[in-house]
Amino acid sequence: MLNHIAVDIGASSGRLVHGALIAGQMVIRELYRFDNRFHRVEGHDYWDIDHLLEEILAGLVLAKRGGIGRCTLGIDTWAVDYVLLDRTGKRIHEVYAYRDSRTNGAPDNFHRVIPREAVYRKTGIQELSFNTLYQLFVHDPEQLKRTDAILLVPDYLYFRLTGRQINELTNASTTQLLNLQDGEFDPELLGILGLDRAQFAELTEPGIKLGPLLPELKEAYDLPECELVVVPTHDTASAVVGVPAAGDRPWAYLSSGTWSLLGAELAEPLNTGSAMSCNYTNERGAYGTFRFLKNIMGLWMIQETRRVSAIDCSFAELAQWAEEAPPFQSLVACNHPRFLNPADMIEEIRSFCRETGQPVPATLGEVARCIFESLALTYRDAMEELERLTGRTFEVLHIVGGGSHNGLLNQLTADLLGKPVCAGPSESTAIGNLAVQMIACGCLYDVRSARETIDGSFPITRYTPRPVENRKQLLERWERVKTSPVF
Ligand code: ADP
Ligand code: LRH
Repeated sequence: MLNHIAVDIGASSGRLVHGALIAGQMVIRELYRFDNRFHRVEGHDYWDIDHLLEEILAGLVLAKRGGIGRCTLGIDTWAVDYVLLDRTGKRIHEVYAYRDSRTNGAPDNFHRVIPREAVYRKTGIQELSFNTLYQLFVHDPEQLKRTDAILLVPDYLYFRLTGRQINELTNASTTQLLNLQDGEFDPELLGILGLDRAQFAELTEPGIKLGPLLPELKEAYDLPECELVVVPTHDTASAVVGVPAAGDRPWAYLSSGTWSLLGAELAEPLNTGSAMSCNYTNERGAYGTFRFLKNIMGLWMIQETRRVSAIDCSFAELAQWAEEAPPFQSLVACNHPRFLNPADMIEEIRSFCRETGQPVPATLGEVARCIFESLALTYRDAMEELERLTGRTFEVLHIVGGGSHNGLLNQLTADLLGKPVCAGPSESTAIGNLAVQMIACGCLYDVRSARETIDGSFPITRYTPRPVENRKQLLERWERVKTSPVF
């Protein structure tokens, strides 16, 4: 039996997960978990990247103590954030967190130089103010000039562990700098940023072996013998590999964590004008695929509600209190930029309801219910767009990630989409990461057989759509909320 370890770090938590194939089943075990969040320093939001590295090493030490002497290792994290390195491999600046407000208004300024349509035609990437392209556009040009290598966060973690620099492809596509024609960094976009191709590393497809841990690290920390495998380092790309889709039923996915990423796996990109106006993106997937999907504000809204609330509670409790609150009282336009990084999420939601003439949610359960119902309605819109844009009908929605634990949200989603929902596994990102390691080692044949194995290895909960009371009136109300003039 071969041992594999996935390092999976999302915006809210990180974990090391051990995986192995035993009698044709994928068996996983969480070795270590730690919290993750960005920190405000002098008005800016930053990740503590050295802390993340320390946590990875702490997890590997535990793995060795637990008897794992040899393994492969793959790393995925959230997308878009980058590390600037000088010639000696030292960081030039701390790592900005993508929710930092410095990119507010950056897209409009960038598109005075080159129209958004031209950039979408080149890259197929949705406009999000925090894409690496816009972040680099507002970055101190003096620092960019001194930069020898630009790595995204997981590329940097691979570098610190192996000494090798790569730009992994699935994550690199989220920079909005890759041209769909040749899959390379686009010279015109680099030129506008004042950057040179040589400041990036080699674009590397997931699925290859990168090499062992640096010997000095191994000795200093007493780590297992690790061979690093390049996995889809964008967490969402690993999550899509981890979708338990068996058979030929057309399926869509919702990767539900800090963000809700709803979309489909395509063989070719779809960078049409209508895809652009719906803000659908074409991120690269593993094994030559495209992730045609849309970012929806997601469970960040509930994470922040929990963080600022005076009541100490778990996500399960919040979901339970939402279940007990009266249905469809107030709704919020989740994708409004005001919810991207407000100081107080609960107050922001209440203000939105007040400004749009809706009842103001009072209790935590009412706030949570408002979030879950608004998310489910946004999923419904996104699924309609997805089917219209692709010309396909999807027979099932797979919900994976931590959000798949939320039974209320799963059922609301099935009801509003009018489609069956399969929920789970909640650790699809780590599972997808592990599956790519297993394929690279020849233990699994390909992604299709990996998904069949995943389907047979983890419990999946099925939700059948139920009729929604006063559906027509609800959808009319929702339309009014989305088009209300608010700040
Ligand atoms: P990320 O990888 O983006 O950090 P995860 O995939 O770990 O996110 O998902 C975290 C989210 O999962 C939480 O914000 C929470 O809303 C949800 N979640 C986790 N466990 C539960 C639970 N028991 N009940 C309801 N929701 C849950
Ligand atoms: C989810 C995610 C998402 C990106 C965002 C920055 O964790 O990677 O796919 O858009 O974070």
